[in-house]
Amino acid sequence: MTATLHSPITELYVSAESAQKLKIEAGEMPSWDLTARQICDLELLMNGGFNPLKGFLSEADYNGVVENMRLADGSLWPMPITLDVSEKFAEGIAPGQDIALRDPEGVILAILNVTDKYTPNKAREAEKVFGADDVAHPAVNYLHNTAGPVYLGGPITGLQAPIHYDFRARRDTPNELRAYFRKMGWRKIVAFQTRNPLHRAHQELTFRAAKESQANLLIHPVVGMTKPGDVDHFTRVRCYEAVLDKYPAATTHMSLLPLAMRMAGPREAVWHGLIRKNHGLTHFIVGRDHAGPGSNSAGEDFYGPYDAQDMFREYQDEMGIEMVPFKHMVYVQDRAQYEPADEIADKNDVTILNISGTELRRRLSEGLEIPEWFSFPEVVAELRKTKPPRAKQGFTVFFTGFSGSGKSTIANALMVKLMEMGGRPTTLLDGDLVRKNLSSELGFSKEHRDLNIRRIGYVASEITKNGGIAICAPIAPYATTRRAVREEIEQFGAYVEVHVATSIEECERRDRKGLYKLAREGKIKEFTGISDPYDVPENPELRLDTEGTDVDFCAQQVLLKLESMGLIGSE
Ligand code: PPS
Repeated sequence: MTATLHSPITELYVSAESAQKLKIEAGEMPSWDLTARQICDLELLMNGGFNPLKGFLSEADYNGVVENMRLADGSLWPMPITLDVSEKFAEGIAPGQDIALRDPEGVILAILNVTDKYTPNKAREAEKVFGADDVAHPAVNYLHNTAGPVYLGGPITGLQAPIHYDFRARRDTPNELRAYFRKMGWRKIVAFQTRNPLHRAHQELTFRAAKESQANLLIHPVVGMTKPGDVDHFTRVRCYEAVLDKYPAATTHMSLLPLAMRMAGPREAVWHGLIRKNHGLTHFIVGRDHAGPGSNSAGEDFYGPYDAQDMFREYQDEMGIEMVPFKHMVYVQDRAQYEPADEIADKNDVTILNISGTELRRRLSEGLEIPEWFSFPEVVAELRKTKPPRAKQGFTVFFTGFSGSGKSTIANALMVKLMEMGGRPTTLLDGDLVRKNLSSELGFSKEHRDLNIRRIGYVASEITKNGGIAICAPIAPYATTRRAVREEIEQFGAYVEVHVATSIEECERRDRKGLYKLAREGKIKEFTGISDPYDVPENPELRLDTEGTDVDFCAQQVLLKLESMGLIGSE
């Protein structure tokens, strides 16, 4: 260990005085409103967490990173850190220009000196960085369906850090952590990266890792963005705080990392290592299936369980941070303790217990017992507060289908039935109603329809988040928009897509509002099913065939579906 082990790392911030001046100048510049992910990236760029990067990747750096995990100057860097923008914004920007980067409130956080403007090959990026161009991978999905089509690259001048109002005392920049380690006299420190609540197995594993490497321990959870569907960071941090008491205070510390994860398995492990190195860590725990994204669209894992460890091992000397491989810990009931699964010599003679993540979620969602050998009661209590059983959670029923298919009528019947049952506030966001109240200025172009559906999705996600039932009944003709709404809602509760599959011929025959006639005569343009597209839902939770059945029966089918999903019924 060198004496300069925890000496300060270079930040990209200018002095407070210069920042003040530059902010005034930046007010005149074109400005880009940063997305949540870009804010996370920017914070770690500015505070040195992404050292040696000096800004968003130029085209040459980007190509190097995508192809062989190296910047143009040869430095190791596995993850493209890019500023993706819309085509419209990019049109007005030329290399050489400075742009102001703002947070959602309009606060200018940094200035980007644009050196490069380029259109990435996203399919290539997906293949090389994430291993497959498959939108089942959350980062590939983000790349294709959320990220803008043009990247801007260039160095950053940092004016101020993004503002966080939560857990301020638990957040540290790389230099703050380095200063802490210096002050405490810690020279060997092992970091534990996590995006999940810590249960007993994790506590045991981290404690063992620290003991075995004779190092201090830093619990370093990610609180930026993790995998969609994860437990929110507020809950997790309260869980971590509960577990922290179980570690010796003199040797263990916890700090929150505002990273936006990509779930890129092996490349992500190397990236995590470099970030931890920048934060002053000397050792890093890499587990089984580190930063794994789950399974691909063929139902297979994207990466092998030890690919991340293998890649980390390959680069650890160059990175200057040592891997502590994670051992899969299981509970040996006969000895009432956790042991590494591969070190149990008498495994055929003892009872080994384990609860998978899926089983844990099931137990939480059904309000079932979670034993003390698995988790700490304080942690379970926190999780139960955030995740009440399914029958008490909010959810959204999203009807989609042609105009006149019967969506509104069935949605109304469903609402009445749910209100009769009681228990949760229920709101109907009917297509026509929304167009009167929320979207009165919108027409029926693709852009306007998408905006309309996004608005409905946003309101439904808020209702779902707050424990209510949202029933939506727009046409919603585009599959990608419906998918985006699903993702937004599934962060908070179930999304139940119901395709009201009345054929266009039947809708036209019924022509309740006389619109089809007008559409055929060309008096209404862009009419769904006649002169505008409708993407038939491929995998809706329920498909209703309305021809020859009555409304009551259709609403019953939805109720039965909700019951089978555990969303209504006994608590
Ligand atoms: S969308 O595509 O989801 O934004 O449409 P939505 O908000 O559900 O609005 C559909 C209702 O508007 C009437 N209408 C049209 N529909 C489709 N295409 C065109 N061009 C159009 N112009 C008006 C129509 O009555 C729809 O009502 P519903 O309740 O679906 O019959």
